[in-house]
Amino acid sequence: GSFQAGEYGKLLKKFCECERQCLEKLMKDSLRPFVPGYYGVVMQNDQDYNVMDDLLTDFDSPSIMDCKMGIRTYLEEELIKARERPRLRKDMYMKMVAVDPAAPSPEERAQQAVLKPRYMQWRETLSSTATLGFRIEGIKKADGTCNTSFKKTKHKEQVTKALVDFVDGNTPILRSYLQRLGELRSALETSGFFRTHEVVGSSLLFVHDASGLARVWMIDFGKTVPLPPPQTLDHRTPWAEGNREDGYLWGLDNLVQILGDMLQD
Ligand code: 4IP
Ligand code: MN
Repeated sequence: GSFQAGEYGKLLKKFCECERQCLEKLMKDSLRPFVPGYYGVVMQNDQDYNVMDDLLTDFDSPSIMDCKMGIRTYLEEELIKARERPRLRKDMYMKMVAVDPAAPSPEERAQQAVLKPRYMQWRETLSSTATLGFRIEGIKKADGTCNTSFKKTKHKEQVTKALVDFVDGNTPILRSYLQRLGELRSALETSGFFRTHEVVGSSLLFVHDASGLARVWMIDFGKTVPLPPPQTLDHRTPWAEGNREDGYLWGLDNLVQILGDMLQD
């Protein structure tokens, strides 16, 4: 991927200006405990990188899960761009038919291409993004097994099954995750950064190991953009084009609910 070995305990991620700005602001926000520490930009072999904490260093054979948060996975500005200057995406058409050959419309089939918002919306409704406000992107377990085939993990039962498998029925770890998510939700509800940004395509990274250590961080801010002042978001109101709501907190509410239900049964 885009990661290269850096100094021990640090991680180099391919430079993104949007992400740099977010990480800089987040270092001074109440969300700081929930994001990787940020150390600025370095250049290596003609390529710039953002330097941040490697979140896995404190773990021994970690189990890792990436959940993409929110009801929308593309920015409103991408929607406007696609209307003004439609770009036909053959790569996205190929990714679409690989999952469901019947998905493209007759017009898309004739073009052998789709527009980006169409592809992103299709992914959202195929997965739990549209109905639950988050989706599992990938899980890597302590034993080294990797699963990224969650594209059609949509219904609450399917999501629950994947989460049960991830925590391996370990109740203390589940409780730690729930506690951490509760703290994160409180921090989000008071964060000045969160209130003033459209947060799209950002993930929660879950990490635990056999020692019982379990943490959650917010990662990936390449599509987290400031709102024009004085606009703010509550991150729970349903999205309607123009309101820029992202459903981040609504998705977190649903995720917390599902993890809580797992303690019951
Ligand atoms: C990907 O689709 C992801 O949605 C990427 O988001 C997105 O990158 C890609 O758009 C899109 O093709 P699949 O996951 O179905 O492969 P993320 O980076 O959050 O995983 P953007 O650029 O929107 O961040 P393109 O336009 O980069 O291909
Ligand atoms: Mn991601």
